[in-house]
Amino acid sequence: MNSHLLENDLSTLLASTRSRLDADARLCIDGQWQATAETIEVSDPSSQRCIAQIAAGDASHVDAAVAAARQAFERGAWPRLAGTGREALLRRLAELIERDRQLLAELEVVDVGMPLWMARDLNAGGALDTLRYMAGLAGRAQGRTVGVDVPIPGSAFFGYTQKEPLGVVGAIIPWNVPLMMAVWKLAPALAAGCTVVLKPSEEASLSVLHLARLVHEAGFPPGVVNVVTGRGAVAGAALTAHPGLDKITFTGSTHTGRQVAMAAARNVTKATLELGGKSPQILCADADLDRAIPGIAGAIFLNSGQVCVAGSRLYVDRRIHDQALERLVRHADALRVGAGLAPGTDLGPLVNARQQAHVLQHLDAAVQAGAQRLTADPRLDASGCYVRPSVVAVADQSAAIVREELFGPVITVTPFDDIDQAVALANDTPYGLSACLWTRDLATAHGVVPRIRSGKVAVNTEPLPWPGLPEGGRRASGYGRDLGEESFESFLETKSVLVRYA
Ligand code: TXE
Repeated sequence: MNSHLLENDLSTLLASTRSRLDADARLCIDGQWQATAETIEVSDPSSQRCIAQIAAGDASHVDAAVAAARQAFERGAWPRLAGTGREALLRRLAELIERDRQLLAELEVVDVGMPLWMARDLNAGGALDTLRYMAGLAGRAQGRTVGVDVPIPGSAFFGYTQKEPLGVVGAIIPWNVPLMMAVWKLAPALAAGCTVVLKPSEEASLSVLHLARLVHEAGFPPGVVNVVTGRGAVAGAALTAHPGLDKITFTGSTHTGRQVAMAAARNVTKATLELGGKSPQILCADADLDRAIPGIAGAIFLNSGQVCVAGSRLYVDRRIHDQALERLVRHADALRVGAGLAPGTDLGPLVNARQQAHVLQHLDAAVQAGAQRLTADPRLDASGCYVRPSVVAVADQSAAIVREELFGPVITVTPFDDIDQAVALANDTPYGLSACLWTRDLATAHGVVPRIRSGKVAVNTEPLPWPGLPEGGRRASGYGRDLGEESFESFLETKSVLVRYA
């Protein structure tokens, strides 16, 4: 393969993207851009070359950001603005993202590694859809009236509930789809009237920093959205432990999620945790393989498997096992792996060398333990953090490659003999985030969906996100929901009002 297809050609970037890469490393508190004593290098995963610097915020920056968000919430205009006013600003922000879509997408490609089409269509597109959906909910928080019959002779009472914005929100997001993740947290919080301190991942903050610029260009009051870049163990830990938050919303690994939950519990702060997954796909004998094979591949290989709902365990009816496997392997080997900016790329590199090593080590260990890798060599002769899409036949359900989240382009395949066994295998995991079911039989579909222990089940499709459909998990995949009315509601508090009028 030509080397220019494996390394991003940065000379093709928009001038505005290049100027963002060359900009000083600063973070945004109370509408002010501030430098920090320390910075963190940003490298392009297609070459591992340093392309920018971001500010390394610490506890003092988190303190200042929470104070600004508190001031904006307690005394600023934002929570008191009519719902239509908040809706208008969220729609204005969407227009600005639309205007800068190419710039935002290019930042994401050189920071995360994803292909440009994905950065534009799914990542920026998902951010736009979510902003517009949540804008429609602003001002639509509904209470209810309640009949009250207190037995005091001659008295009369009346009760109602009202919804109020929860307050100051801390949001921590991962590196896999930063722009979309940022908007999944920001849009419902802002629609509800909350103010936010957002900490993006130190692995990928560039698009979120540009989003912060657009927030201020759109006219949001200072302090409503604050962005503190920095390391998880420093800025992230300081934010989760901060007593000034009313809610913390986190997406990331189960390991870090546990620490976030414990820190939140110490302050009795509400928490939403969207954590890891090891999501199953069930392929029934009656499925339409022409649709199912590309769909199964899409469900695992999108963004090189760095998707929380990635369908990384495939269970196939034994009657079609060999045929389906052969087609899946052919499909995987035909996918084009390359730099995100190179035209025609299906899969880019993983986000960094650590993630690449993690995935390759798991693959090697599985093969040593008796699993069979059916696809081409996962290693590419390149300086980028590449892993080729891999299909692995595994009989042993207790193998680490079947149980642990890899967050890479690797799918395990295991046969099943009947649907009860398929459901049992699908549920045999500590996680419970998502699942895919491939069948043409309505009775199978509706019979299996309630038996799968996960927050989401996609039937005959990849588990694509849609702003109206909540995303989130059970058990080791966390609790609470992003997206949907559920997410909007989670940024509101219920107040009961009791009125005596006689
Ligand atoms: O995640 P972390 P990492 C999984 C995936 C991946 C693994 C490690 O398997 O291989 O996690 O990725 C911040 N207090 N997922 O190390 O640590 C951190 O700065 C507060 C699945 O990137 O969970 C970043 O902003 N915050 C997942 C965010 O937490 C802390 C997506 C996520 O980082 C912190 C990402 C701390 N002590 C990884 N330590 C999914 N479900 O989508 C780190 N952070």
